[in-house]
Amino acid sequence: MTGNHKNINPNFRRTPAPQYTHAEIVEGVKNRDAKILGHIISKAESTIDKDQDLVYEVLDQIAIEQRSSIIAVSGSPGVGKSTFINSFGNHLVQQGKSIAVLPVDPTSQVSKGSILGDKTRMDDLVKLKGAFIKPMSSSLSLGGVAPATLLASMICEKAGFDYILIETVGVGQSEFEARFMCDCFMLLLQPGGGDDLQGIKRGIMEMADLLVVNKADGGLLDKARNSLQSYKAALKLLLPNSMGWRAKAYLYSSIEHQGQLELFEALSDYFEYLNQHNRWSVLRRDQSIYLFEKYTNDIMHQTLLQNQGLKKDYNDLIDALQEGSISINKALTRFKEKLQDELS
Ligand SMILES: Nc1nc2c(ncn2[C@@H]2O[C@H](COP(=O)(O)OP(=O)(O)O)[C@@H](O)[C@H]2O)c(=O)[nH]1
Ligand SMILES: [Mg+2]
Repeated sequence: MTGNHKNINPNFRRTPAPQYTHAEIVEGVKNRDAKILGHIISKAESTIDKDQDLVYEVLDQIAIEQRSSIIAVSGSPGVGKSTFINSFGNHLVQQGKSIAVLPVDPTSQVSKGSILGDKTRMDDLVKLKGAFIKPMSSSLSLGGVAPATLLASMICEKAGFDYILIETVGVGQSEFEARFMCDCFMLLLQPGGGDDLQGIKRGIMEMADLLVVNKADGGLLDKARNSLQSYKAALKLLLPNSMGWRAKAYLYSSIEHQGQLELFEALSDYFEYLNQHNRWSVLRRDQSIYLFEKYTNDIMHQTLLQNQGLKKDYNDLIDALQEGSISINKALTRFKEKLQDELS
């Protein structure tokens, strides 16, 4: 691309990043000011220590007035998560609810275009007052100790949104992580033939609080109805989750906006259930322990490998494995010994 500078508009000036005082940020978050929320969430994504410190300070300075209902919208890529959030988010806003949407885009580091793609699928939502949307990059905790999505969700809760919708990446380990960042794990499913259940991992279905068979419209309606029956049958075989909740399944069409009322009711029932017997607090506490264990693991790993001697041993053992001069069990034993030496 170098040498192409003559195509660049000589009058172009990058708009300077807005500078807000600490007090302005705190006030802005409390007032759900979209610009300030976007600003502070981008600090949560930053790799600069000073930015991360600011996020933690701001979080510290605002008390939670009312818990947000945090919903993870999960499901394979292409199942319709973004379109669903656009449709159902609209419904929530029409019910007088304020919503924050955090789409986690797996490709956002590669291409800015896909962020816009997600944004355009949320065309209707973008225009609504009461809806705040901030696409998140899926790169986890580059700079900070906690992933940006978790911090963003905490900021939105301090801002007092009724609902926070996190669109997950839709594949792999990230789905499990999302489970521990939300109060309700909503799994979107594609209408399919009889083989629905093979396509989705049982593990992910077991994590779901609500199943939504999406795209129940047009030529897919019959298939969707059949899928709903198979999922309902499959759910009967699952044990209730640790909260004693049994997942339920619903039909939805994001294009025809069908199924909104039933799903809204289901969601309200779910949160009512969570509100009883202190379940919601217990869920949050259990999740914070899980997240603490997970991220302290990462922190310990990173911190230990900052030790030069240990890092060298670690790399030497990888080299030895590559050469085939050591077996995996010996390599692990040796590393454990080195670590114990280092810590004693
Ligand atoms: N027929 C139908 N198509 C849908 C529906 N929701 C999404 N789609 C289509 O499914 C494709 C993927 O949607 P998208 O929201 O980007 O899926 P995501 O990758 O899960 O976020 C797009 O072509 C949508 O138009 C629906 O309710 N009905
Ligand atoms: Mg999407």
